[in-house]
Amino acid sequence: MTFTTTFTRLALSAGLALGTVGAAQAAEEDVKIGFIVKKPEQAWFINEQEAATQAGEELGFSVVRLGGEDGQEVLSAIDNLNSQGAQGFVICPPDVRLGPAIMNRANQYGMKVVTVDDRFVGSDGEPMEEVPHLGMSGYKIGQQVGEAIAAEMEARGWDPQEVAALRITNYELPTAKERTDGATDALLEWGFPEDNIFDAPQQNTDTSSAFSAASPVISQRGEFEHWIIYALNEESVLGGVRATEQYGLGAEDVIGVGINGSGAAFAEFSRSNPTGFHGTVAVSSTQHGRQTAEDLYRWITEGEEPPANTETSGTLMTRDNWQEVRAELGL
Ligand code: FCA
Repeated sequence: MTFTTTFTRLALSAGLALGTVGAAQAAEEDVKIGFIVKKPEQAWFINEQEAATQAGEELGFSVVRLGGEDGQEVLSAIDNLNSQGAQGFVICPPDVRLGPAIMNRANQYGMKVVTVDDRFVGSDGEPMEEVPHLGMSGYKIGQQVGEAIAAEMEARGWDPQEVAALRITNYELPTAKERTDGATDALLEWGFPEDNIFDAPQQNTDTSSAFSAASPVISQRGEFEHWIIYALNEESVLGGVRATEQYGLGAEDVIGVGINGSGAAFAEFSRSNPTGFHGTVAVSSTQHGRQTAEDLYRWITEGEEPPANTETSGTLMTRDNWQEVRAELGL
């Protein structure tokens, strides 16, 4: 009797133990991560999410693609991921100052977090170094933008004293400031007059907010016939270029150089008539999506925490070489 009971107990606990092991194995095979982006309709972010999904198909984890265009949407995306059993997520937040709130929610659920592109800022105004991040080397890439604009001004024989610079800014986003600062410094170093730089602060990081910011600045400076345009990304530079067109300035009067190298730029380079959108510094959105997803997956399955900060580089793309650069970067 006693023997039987003991035996049953042993068998039961062995069964339970086996059950637990089985569940753990299933969980390991069943890794699910979220990929939340601030602008799900922009080509850059579509690429990142697709590349993450592809990495998952190759390595054996699933990716839930979500949009998070404001704080509310991000928090419900995290709730949604938790109810689907996701173990973590990669995020490009709509506002970097949401970092502490996002981490609170993620920690409640025991989820691991990696940021991509836009790095969280803590309540002290400093980057949240405890959250692994991958993003572009903003200042360096900005310098490439400034150098490309300077080279094109030189090629066109423009006198810098008679050229206006439209600097579309977004100083609430540190990577945006680094990028426009890098471009400004490169231009000043080349000899561009600081007094000819005019700021157009945008509310967001898209074409329409850049267009709205740029229009009044161009209209107030009607005395300038030649304009150069730069911003944190090509979507915003395109907004600036569209604004110059409204004032009758054509491709020969405008040099806009963006950053990203995604669908927005390809569409512009494919037009039969060139526009003032001269080029863009392309960065591999594919690599950003794939690397962050893979890093998070390894963290979840192998406990290997990703590096605190990874910076990626860029390559200038113009109408002349965009297809080659696109192929090189796997875009
Ligand atoms: C920011 C910009 C995007 C892209 C990304 C790398 O999030 O808004 O367009 O440049 O950084």
